[in-house]
Formats: sequence, C-alpha cells, structure tokens
Amino acid sequence: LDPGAWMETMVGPRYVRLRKRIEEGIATGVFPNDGPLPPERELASLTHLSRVTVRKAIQELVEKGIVVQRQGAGSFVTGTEPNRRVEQSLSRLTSFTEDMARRGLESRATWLEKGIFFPSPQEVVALALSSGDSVARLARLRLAGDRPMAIERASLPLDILPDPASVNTSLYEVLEAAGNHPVRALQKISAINLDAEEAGLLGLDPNSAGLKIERTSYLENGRVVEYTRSTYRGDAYDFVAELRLAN
Ligand code: 16G
Repeated sequence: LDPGAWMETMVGPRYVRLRKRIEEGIATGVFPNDGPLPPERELASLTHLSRVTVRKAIQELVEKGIVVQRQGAGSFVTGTEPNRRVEQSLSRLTSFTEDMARRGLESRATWLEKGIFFPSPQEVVALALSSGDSVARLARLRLAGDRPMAIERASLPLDILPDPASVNTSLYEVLEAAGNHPVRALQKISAINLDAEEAGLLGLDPNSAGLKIERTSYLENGRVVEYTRSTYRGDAYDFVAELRLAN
C-alpha cells in the first residue's frame, strides 16, 4: 500500500485512488475475503494519507458492498462472497438498476406480471384513479447477477405508462424518457416473515425474515407516478439514513 508510484499513476481524488488500490489488494488476495482490513490508523500511516481520506475510501467500499464494518471489530472484506449484504441509502431516490450498477452488479429480472389490468380498490386509492381507469402493472423478481434480491410489484396510472410492455430493464429509465421521472417518494418499511411463495422465489426457507417496502412516488407537480409494494430479503439489505438534529 506504500504510496510510491500508484498515487501518481492513478487518477481522481486521493480517497478514490486509495479505494481503487484497496480493491486491487482485495482482487489479488493481499486482503483475503472475509478477512479484516488494517485499522484506519494503520492504513493512514502506511499510505501517508489523512484519516479523513482513509475513512472516505472505506466508506465507498462499504457502499459498494465490498467491505462491511462490524461494531467494535473494524472493517472486513466481503469480496466476491455471494451472500454479502448491500447497503441501501434511504435518503436518495434511485432505481434498482442504478443501485446495482453503482455496486458493479448486473441487474436482472424474472417477470411475474406485465400488462394492463382492472385496478384493485387499493390501487384506485393509492393512484387516485377515476372510475373506469385501468392500471399498468409490473411485477418482477429482481436479481443481482444470479442472486434474487427482491420481489417488486409496481402499479402505475395508464397515462403515465401507456405501454407496460415497453419496460424491459429499467422502469425509471422509461419514465424519464417520457418526462415522468419521480422526484420524491414516501416509503414505509415493515418487518415480515416470508410466506412459502415469496420465500421460494427468493430462494429462502419459508418464514425467513423479509422486509416489506411500500413506495409511493410523485412527480414535481404532486401527481402519483407509481405505487410499489416490494418484498426484500432480510439477509441481504442494510438500510442506511443520515439523521440530523431537528430544530
Ligand atoms: C426501486 C424502487 C421501486 C422502483 C424501482 C425501479 C422500492 C423499494 N424501490 O427498486 O419502487 O419501481 O426501483 O427500478 O420499491 P428500475 O428502474 O430498475 O426498473
């Protein structure tokens, strides 16, 4: 890790260069999978970088799901371990496709439902539909590479998504192309035990822990864009939010 040539040959801010260097170290086995990273203090003195820089580099590795921090024990490499947990920010409005891309993972989907339907009473209320309106539904098992991560059931007003069949990868990309990208969302998260069907789709045992997430997203003008009910696997996600003192 000694700074030497790598600081010069790599581009970007110092913490990004350090982050890449640590990633290289993980890829080449200098820092083995499931093993600890040297403590922050030691990394700082090894690299002649400040602790702030080291902390930022580690934070990026945590966000990418490459490193986990365990209370009181330090940072550990999760590496290519297939069962690693991912950190998901609760303060940014992003799509599944974006979230996975940011972590260097490929987002895939198995479609469960895609088309135009007669709305349920719940959908009528959530989307403020008028009588006679139909609804666009997209239900998918969402995967990171080969690993099932979540089941998402999105409902949208038809004028927002007239052609549900046009969504093949990212719903948010299709919405954005039509000028309907949500700018705000309300989200509710509840702990659940997975029923046999959902557990089966997620490759888990029935009754495993899951998170039920309800998201209602809005356009700038306050109009509801999507009402999505999702089931996330409990063993794969850590939700993170920054809290500020209320005044
Ligand atoms: C996220 C959203 C979901 C949205 C989807 C679009 C939650 C918790 N999150 O997964 O509401 O429909 O992104 O993703 O529901 P896409 O653009 O990759 O299709």
